Amino acid sequence: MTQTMTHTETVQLRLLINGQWAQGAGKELASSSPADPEKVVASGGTATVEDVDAAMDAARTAAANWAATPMAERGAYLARAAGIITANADAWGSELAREEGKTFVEGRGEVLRAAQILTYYSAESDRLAGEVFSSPRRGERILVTRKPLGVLGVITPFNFPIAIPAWKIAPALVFGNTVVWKPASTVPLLAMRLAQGLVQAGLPDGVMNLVIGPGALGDRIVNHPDLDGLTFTGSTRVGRKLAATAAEAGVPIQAEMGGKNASVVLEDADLELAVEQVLFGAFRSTGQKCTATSRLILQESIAEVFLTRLRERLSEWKTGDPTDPSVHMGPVVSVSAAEEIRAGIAASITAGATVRFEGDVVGLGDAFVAPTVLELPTGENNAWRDEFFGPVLAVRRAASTAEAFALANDSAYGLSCAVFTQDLSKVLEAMETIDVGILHVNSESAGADPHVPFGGAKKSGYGPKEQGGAAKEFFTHTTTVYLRGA
Ligand code: UN1
Repeated sequence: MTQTMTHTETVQLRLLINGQWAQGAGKELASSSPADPEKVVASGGTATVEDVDAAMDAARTAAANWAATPMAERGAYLARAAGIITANADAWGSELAREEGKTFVEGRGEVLRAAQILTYYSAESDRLAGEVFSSPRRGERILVTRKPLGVLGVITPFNFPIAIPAWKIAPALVFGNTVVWKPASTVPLLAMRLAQGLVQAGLPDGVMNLVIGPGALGDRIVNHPDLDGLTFTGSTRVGRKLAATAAEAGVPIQAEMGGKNASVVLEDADLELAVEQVLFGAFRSTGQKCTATSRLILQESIAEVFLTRLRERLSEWKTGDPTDPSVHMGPVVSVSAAEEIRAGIAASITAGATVRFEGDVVGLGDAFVAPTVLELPTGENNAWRDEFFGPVLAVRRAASTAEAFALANDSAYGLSCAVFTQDLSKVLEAMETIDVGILHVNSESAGADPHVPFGGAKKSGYGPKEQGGAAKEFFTHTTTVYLRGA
């Protein structure tokens, strides 16, 4: 990929309420490039609480007709939107790189991934099945059918500004729900792009509404009497708060939250492969994935060789302007996020960590964090416990497979884990003992395919999982029909 972005004019932000693109009457919001905060990518008025109420009203009004629309027709809107998104992959991918800070290659890849997700869900009407049971009574059958929840709130994070919304909004819509969506206020432009794709695909008014603005809008959504379900991805702190409010209101919630994902490299592993996958898992997207590798557990006998090779590969990695095709890693999302990560690194070092690698970010802006590998001594260390959400890898050594797997489990989180080994018995042991929602064998801890469940164990997730066959568990409810001839 050799394309570099040239487009730099500021895009006017708009809300989408009941099929109309509206100016928000709330405080002005400007999203700027974390690589260069002077460069404003998009700006406009944010939504007010009244806008959220109008969006909820529109979604409520549209709900009955949308639920009655044949599923294949609902899917056809998604298929059309997928085509529109694909056609815009270059333009929106470069906007994504500017607004969020991941590289253009990753940004474009993410836009195409959103299209792939919509395509997957567009075909859901061919797959969604109910169940038919026998009855203990003569002349009767019992059917279990699925129905939409109604009006769905969707609250999404900055780090996958189009793919995560797609994997929530697509199932919400195809299963017959209407949507009020509040994206992270750092990435409003990409949210607008996805909404535009759906509008251009002809989605009826009110079926999908977009409100851009601060976290308070999310509070309004979760407290709204018309809300029938809420799907959230983001921080553990916000997720738990939303879950508590939703529980109070009796509203089902699906919350994908933190991770502190380990990669375990056993002594028999293909080390070249493992180094490459750990590098990708920890540092692609600047470590800003809930599935990113942030802990590395090395079997003692290969630890030094592995770290030497990882250092070599990391020193070939270039950090810089995400729109420059020669760059591997951009900034984190904001200066304040970068400051928190740097403070976390400093605290880890104070608590005894040794710096095994520190990348070069000299001359780059304040949102750039040097890719950092910290080797931790035994005992407590914040870099082992806390999700930094940045390019930081905390390393520990293990004497045996059992100790390595125990270390992998030594976290309150349980989203994903990667194990590197060529020994099938170790793979089977990992499957039995490592408590995570997603286990990778000989591949990086990040990544997700739309047709299989995604979500974490332990404190990483709350409520039903996302994606694949799991999606219908959240986005529909069942009606059990006792069917007898008259
Ligand atoms: C991926 O690993 O490609 O917030 C997707 C996140 C996850 C998505 C990860 N919900 O990073």
